[in-house]
Amino acid sequence: MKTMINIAKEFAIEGNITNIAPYGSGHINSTFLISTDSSNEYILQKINTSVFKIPYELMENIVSVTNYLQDVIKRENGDPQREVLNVILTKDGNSYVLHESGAWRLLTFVPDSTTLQAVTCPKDFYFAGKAFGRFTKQLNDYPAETLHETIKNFHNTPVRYKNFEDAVAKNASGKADSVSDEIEFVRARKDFCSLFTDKVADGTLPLRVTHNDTKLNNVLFDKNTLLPIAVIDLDTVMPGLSLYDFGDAIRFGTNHADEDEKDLSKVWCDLELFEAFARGYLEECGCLLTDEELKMLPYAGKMLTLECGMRFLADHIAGDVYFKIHRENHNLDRARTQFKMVEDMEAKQDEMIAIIERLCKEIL
Ligand code: ADP
Ligand code: GN1
Ligand code: MG
Repeated sequence: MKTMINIAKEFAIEGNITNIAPYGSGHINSTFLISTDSSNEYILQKINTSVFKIPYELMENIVSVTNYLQDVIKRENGDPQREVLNVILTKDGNSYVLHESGAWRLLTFVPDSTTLQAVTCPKDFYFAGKAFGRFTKQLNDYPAETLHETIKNFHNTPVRYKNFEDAVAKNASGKADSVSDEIEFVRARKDFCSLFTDKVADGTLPLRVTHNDTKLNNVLFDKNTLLPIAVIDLDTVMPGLSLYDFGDAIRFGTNHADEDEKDLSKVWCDLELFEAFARGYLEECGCLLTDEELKMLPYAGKMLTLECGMRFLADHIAGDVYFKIHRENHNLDRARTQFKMVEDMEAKQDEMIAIIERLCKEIL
């Protein structure tokens, strides 16, 4: 606590700190809410530097993208204090503090905002689609090649598959034999993994500035109106595919159950939610997408869900070295929900194709 107070004091905050409390439910960084005796609250975050190895580059991306978005939002007559993250610099003008405990950054807490861990009705997810679609649209002219790749090959699914096979071969936890069904589930889908990367290699799919971690809880909603305010959690903003953002949102948000639900009968892909998100997303950025991107949208949920499942399973087999866990076999439970979602998406593939075709005719 004393350490955190001292770290927070290095930033140019208003008022005296009255409380610091853990906040959020992320698997990688650690987040704290700082209350003060001024009217401002702050979000203090410890960046996981074994995942984000070069915090300087990470923060350079975030400062540059948020400055750019503030200008775009001003031009759109929006509120740049509210509709995009605001990074607070240290009293020396740096974007983070390097301490023996790690790299720390501070953001202004957006007042009267909330996040959702699961959708309560299709409208929430429609608005999440609008928020991420708007983010893509606002960054359409940002020079993607100037961004650092904060995690190399982050959504390169064939590379993720190879890492998964390496983890199985190494079997650091000794648990590989006990999860042979799950391992076979992934292996049966090996060929599917390269569907998007092959199209990047031959120039059919374009690289854009993408968010790459489009979970529903990375959209801030207004507490009172429940309208979307801003997209947050910008650590993985990098050049990527629109399909990564669309797919990861579908992975997390079309499942009514928790990502680590043990009762798999509660885990399935809700097509009404799929349609709601797709509608919001296409309304905002559909006209920027190429025919090939639109054609691939129905497969994006499955790709990102399979990828995430194999990452969880690989981490379980490797001995839980990447994602934070809070109980035994936590990463295995997470992997199983992802695989259940993949199976359900496979059964619903034709319906997803029909929904996207219909929405494209209606909206574009
Ligand atoms: P993680 O990597 O742990 O998901 P996030 O940046 O998403 O980290 O922050 C965790 C949670 O903290 C978010 O889901 C949101 O509830 C809250 N949060 C983060 N930044 C802000 C902000 N600027 N204003 C209000 N709430 C925020
Ligand atoms: C991690 O930190 P968080 O919870 O927003 C992970 C994402 C996964 C997600 C699964 C940098 O995101 O890629 O999709 O967990 N982030 C990183 O919930 O690996
Ligand atoms: Mg988050």
